[in-house]
Amino acid sequence: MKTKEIMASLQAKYPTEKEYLQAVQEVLESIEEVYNKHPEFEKAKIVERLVEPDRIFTFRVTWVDDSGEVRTNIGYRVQFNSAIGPYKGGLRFHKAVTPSMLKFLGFEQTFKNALTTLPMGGGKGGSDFDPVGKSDAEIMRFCQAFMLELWRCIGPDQDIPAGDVGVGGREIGFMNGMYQKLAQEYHTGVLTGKGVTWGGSILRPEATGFGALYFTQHLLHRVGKDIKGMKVAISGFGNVAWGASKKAMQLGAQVIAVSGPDGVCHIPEGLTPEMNDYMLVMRASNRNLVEDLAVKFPEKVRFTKGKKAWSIPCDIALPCAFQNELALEDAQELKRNGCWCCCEVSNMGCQPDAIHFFQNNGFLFAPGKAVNAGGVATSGLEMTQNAQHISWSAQEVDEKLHWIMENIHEQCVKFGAQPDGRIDYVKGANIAGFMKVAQAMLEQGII
Ligand code: 2IT
Repeated sequence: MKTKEIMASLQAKYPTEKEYLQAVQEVLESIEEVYNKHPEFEKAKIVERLVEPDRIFTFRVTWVDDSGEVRTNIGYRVQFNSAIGPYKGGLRFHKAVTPSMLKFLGFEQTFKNALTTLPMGGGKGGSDFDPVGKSDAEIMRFCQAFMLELWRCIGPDQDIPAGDVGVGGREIGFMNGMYQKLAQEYHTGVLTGKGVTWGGSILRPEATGFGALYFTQHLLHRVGKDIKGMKVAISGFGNVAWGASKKAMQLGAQVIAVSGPDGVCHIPEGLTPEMNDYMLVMRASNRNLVEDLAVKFPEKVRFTKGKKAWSIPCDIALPCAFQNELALEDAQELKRNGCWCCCEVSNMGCQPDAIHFFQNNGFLFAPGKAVNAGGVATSGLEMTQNAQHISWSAQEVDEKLHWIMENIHEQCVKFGAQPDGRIDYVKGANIAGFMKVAQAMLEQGII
């Protein structure tokens, strides 16, 4: 397998699909050497098969807004790979959603899910519906209209969606209600991220952020450091940022910056639990403005318009917002300001040249598919609880999440160890995830 040749053919086939091509390039580059030691992979054309999604559903979603106007959006479900289990992955509602974005996310999800140790294939879906400025009633009508089509594509043993950007517990609730009506199926297992009274797992809302901090702790402990007392900068103020800052605070770190599309909030004395919980109110308002934090806590929080979290001096940077949110200039600014560690929590949050900069400048860096896998892993734990018709305690779920993140860290160390003793976490995560999926595909024949 030659990365260059495969990329050239994908570029010719999908010339506009930037995010998808970027995600594939990163993985192929990391696995090329290992892959070429396995002629049986080459013979079965594993890579050529793995880069294409199994199938993509595309559908029209029409709904009526509060003023009575008829609106039409496009909905998608990308079922990427089912070699190790049913398709599993979130739904993203964002105005910029395209097939390219969902293909990149589905591709990443396939390897991430393999890393979790649980039997889940990769999928992703969503819509170009923009939740910003929408009322609760509009959100409900959109979710119902979306499920009116999506329900044909999914099932508790086939494809199990969850939340992602723009989709949280509220949206999962509206979609689950509609699914049950349409499918006449009252098993609670077709979506994850449900409310705890109707089949949701305790700690699922926290899990992505908590898992990311458990991973960060392992990364630091390996080099004799600890997060206690560190200054942490976080981008975003959604579910993932909320969980990450909650656990960072519990572990004794100081969260000194959170950001949004409008700018950054600097919190010199550190975020408090009260401020952190206010993020949930800000998110549910659909205003999408981080400035609201400074309006609510004017004495403690300073808002700067148009700036990113990476402009605030910190030890550890945690991108928790969107793909490609951290550019080379941001990585350089972080270094100038004394930062030495970046754990990518968002999917593909760092641009490729920013990652190279981190790696060439002695940063500890770990990629999203390892760092954020605690979210989907806890979705997997939710599926197990649903299948058994039981619910576990917070302690039970947290222990399992801890174990899974430790295991993912160990897989990265095993497959990412460099001759100089450093760990290349990008390589480690990609190779570990790939080997599992490739082996599973190989053993199941040419299908
Ligand atoms: O990117 C992700 O891993 C998610 N949005 C969570 C997916 C899931 O199925 O819980």
